[in-house]
Amino acid sequence: MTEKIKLTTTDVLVVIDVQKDFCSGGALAVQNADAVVTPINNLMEVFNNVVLSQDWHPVGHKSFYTSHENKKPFETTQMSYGQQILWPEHCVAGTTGSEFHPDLNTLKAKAIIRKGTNVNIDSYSTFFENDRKTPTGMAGYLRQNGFKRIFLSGIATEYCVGFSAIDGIEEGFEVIVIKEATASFDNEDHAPMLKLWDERGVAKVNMDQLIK
Ligand code: VGL
Ligand code: ZN
Repeated sequence: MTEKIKLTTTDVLVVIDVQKDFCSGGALAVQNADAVVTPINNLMEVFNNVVLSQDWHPVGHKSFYTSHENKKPFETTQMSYGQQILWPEHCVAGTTGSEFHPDLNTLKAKAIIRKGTNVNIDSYSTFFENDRKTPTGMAGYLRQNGFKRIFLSGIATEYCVGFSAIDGIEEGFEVIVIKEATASFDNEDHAPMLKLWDERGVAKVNMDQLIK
């Protein structure tokens, strides 16, 4: 997509998981994560509506490798809902690592949706937990406010931004990912996610295509 997009009051900027643990020095740092903060802060000036999400796990969350016997970080295990990557402990509710990046402007956020709060189920998407059934409340919030188009930003392309985009489409929204405002692990899950986005109709834009 290269044409200009005129933003309206039914557009919403959704900022996924811009938290210390995903940024440099964090427990699960994603390359270039810090670089999304300035673009996102700039986008906050352009959008009327902003929603933030936070990865927010209880101690002993089953997505942590430390919650399983004989597992190393980034190995996988079979959960009731399918395969689960086992992460280093990250974004434990209330810890320093779970806080937003200190430079992120959070003042314009109308709502903050927390996910991954169930000890037994991980949640990549900001809409549903990884069982693909349990809602986080995001879709209801967006719908009740009459929002039609979701502009996605944040961390990380392969997981939380990735599945949020897919589920946003599934929930009947138009979904547009803002390229400079997203960070990725750039691992083997990257290309398959971009392919899935194409198949499901997730659009990608540059910031300079957005006009107020
Ligand atoms: C995420 C792995 C584990 C993300 C969250 O925000 O993409 N990735 N938890
Ligand atoms: Zn997590």
